[in-house]
Amino acid sequence: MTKTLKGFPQNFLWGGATAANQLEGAFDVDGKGLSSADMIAYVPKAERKNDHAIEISSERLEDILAGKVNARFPKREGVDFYHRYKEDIALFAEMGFKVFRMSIHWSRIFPNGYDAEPNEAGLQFYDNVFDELRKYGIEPLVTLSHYETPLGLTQKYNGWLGREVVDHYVKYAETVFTRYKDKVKYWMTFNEINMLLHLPFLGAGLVFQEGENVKQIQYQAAHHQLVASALAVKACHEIIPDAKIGCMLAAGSFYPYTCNPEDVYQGMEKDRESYFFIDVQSRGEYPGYAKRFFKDHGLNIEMESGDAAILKDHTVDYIGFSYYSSRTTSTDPEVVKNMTSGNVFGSVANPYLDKSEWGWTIDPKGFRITANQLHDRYQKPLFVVENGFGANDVVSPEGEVNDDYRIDYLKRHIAEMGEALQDGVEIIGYTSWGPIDIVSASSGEMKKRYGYIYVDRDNEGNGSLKRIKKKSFHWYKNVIHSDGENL
Ligand code: BGP
Repeated sequence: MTKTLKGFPQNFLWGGATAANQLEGAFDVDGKGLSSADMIAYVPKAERKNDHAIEISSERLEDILAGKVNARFPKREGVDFYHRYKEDIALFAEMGFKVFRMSIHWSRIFPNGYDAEPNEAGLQFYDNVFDELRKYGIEPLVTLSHYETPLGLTQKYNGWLGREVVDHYVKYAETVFTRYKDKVKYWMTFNEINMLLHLPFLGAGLVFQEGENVKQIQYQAAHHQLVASALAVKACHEIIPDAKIGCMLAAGSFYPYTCNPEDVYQGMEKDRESYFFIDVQSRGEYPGYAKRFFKDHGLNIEMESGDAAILKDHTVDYIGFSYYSSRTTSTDPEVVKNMTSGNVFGSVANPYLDKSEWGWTIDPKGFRITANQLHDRYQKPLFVVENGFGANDVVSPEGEVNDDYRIDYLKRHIAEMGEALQDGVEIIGYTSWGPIDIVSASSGEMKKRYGYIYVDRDNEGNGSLKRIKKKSFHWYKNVIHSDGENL
């Protein structure tokens, strides 16, 4: 396989990544039910935990469902891909996309999550989207659940805490594998499965009562997701033998703030908190450090007799991951005080690195470090399924968006990814996050834009939804056409 100067193979899958709940809109039409992600619109920013997460108490959820809480734009409306997908896919094709990451909105297929029969209108919508993508030779890469647990499962079982949800998820997976087996060859089971520990409602549809043991509930729900993921791998291999199905984590290595072994050990511990999920999905068993963690914290995870064999026999084909930044950790209380409020992983500021206007550290070298560490740990192909730069883009009076800052971020990160490839790391492809402006997952805002394509819509929902090619649109088109050589 010939590699270009930057180290990209010619069959490298360049593209972009989205999520149904942030992209599609049409949150309650054609039979679709509500999902956890649809709820972000109901939670005022002030009520959010450390500004990054959304947590909804069971009382708040009851108020919302009773219609006592007004949803504010924009999350539920997305950018109306549901009606504009042909126009948007034509723009992706114009850039030369080889792959397009998207999720199927689970509650478009099974509105409550536990319905006996699937919703045909939902199935038909994704048939249309996959047909449109394949018309341009673009491979769909489909996430089965991207923070999109049907709300009915929260109401009936408290989300993934209920063991019954495993069966509902597997039924959903089997339904879409069977329906799209000739159109979709790349699948992922969960988006950023490790975020369950930081965003339990978004990640697993969990709501909590006062005084409950949060860790016990989170790791019990995690076990159910891990078993469900393995069963989805099994079903995918049976129904679509030539497909590749992977897991996915929100990655970004932890750096110790000093060479104090306490800092180094804490960095390893914090990395393991995320790697735990991937260790199980890639190696097929619970690692010793996790068993010790459960024991030390008095957690008793209920497992069924066949679970160990399921995990062992159905491990993933590749490791998907998102990379936005590295993280830094310190055991020194004085240093911890510098902890940046906007980081859901509790990272402290890294004095050697700049940050975005949302406080996200910018560390291209960390991308190469993280990719190498993941490859060393798992010895399986990687897929970079999120990387990007959120910014409050402005349209000039001439109608242009000169996002040089985004080109700079992406150029530096893609170059480091090329270095990782030349280090021997096997990477299937790169789908940068949000190729078209979509709603921010953490902030629920439109103004945190990632796209190569600007969408005329603001935080309050005003705008024509007109699409505008940014400067980065033409830059990324050239990157793809040169196989990563012209950055
Ligand atoms: C990841 C999510 C994506 C996306 C991304 C950017 O965690 O998988 O859905 O939103 O974060 O985050 P944000 O949109 O909050 O800037």
